Amino acid sequence: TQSHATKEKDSNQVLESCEEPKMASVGCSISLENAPTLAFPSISTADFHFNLEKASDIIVEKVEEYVNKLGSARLVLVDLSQNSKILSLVRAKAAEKNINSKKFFTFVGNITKLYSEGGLHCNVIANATNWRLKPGGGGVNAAIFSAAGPTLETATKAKAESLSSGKAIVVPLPSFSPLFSGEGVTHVIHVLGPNMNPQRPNCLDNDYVKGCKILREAYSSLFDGFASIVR
Ligand code: AR6
Repeated sequence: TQSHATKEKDSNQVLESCEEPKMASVGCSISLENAPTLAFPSISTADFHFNLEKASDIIVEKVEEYVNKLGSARLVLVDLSQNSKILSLVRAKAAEKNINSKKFFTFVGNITKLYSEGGLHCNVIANATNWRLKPGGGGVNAAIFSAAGPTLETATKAKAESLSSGKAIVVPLPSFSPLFSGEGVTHVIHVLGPNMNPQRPNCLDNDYVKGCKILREAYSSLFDGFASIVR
């Protein structure tokens, strides 16, 4: 709709070069702003203490690998603050690699309020979860479970009781979830990243060989999960 388009255009999208296109690429008649869109947080880089330089390399590498396989679908890395270190690292590295800025960009905002507060429509959001797939614990996990309401825990339980690191699980949201009705989010994809925080379970004790391998797997599982919804 017009109001949606205006909202999204005026929003605080970070990539300067990312003006919302009116049309998708030649031969495709759907508008990109209504294209299937996955918003995802930087997995493991806050509570799980994963190194930001290494994580940003992996995000850009994985985005580059997947972005053109996803048709008109978009990938959006989200963080809460304009000063987000991970967003600036990823922006710089994505620009170096000439990644299509219409299909991948960064966005500052609360991942649970991207449409209502940012005017950005994302039908799928990713969650950096814990191995028990439980609400709470702080960070983006607490925010998403709280915004989605208790139905997310039930819908998640119906799919799995736990998650191993490097894996992702796609959970369809019931239409009565406030995240669905208010924000247009139809699916949450829970992702468990590698943990470098000694205060959290399964700490990798600074083993970045393992850690990077698991983080790569985590993004592959996430983007494969998104691809399975888009298809
Ligand atoms: N909207 C957008 N981005 C957010 C939001 C939000 N509402 N909240 C946090 N971020 P983290 P992890 C960003 O710590 O490191 C939980 O307790 C944040 O700035 O949520 O994978 C779970 O239960 C950062 O860039 O996830 C796990 O136990 C990114 O999201 C553990 O934390 C990820 O930060 C997972 O730790």
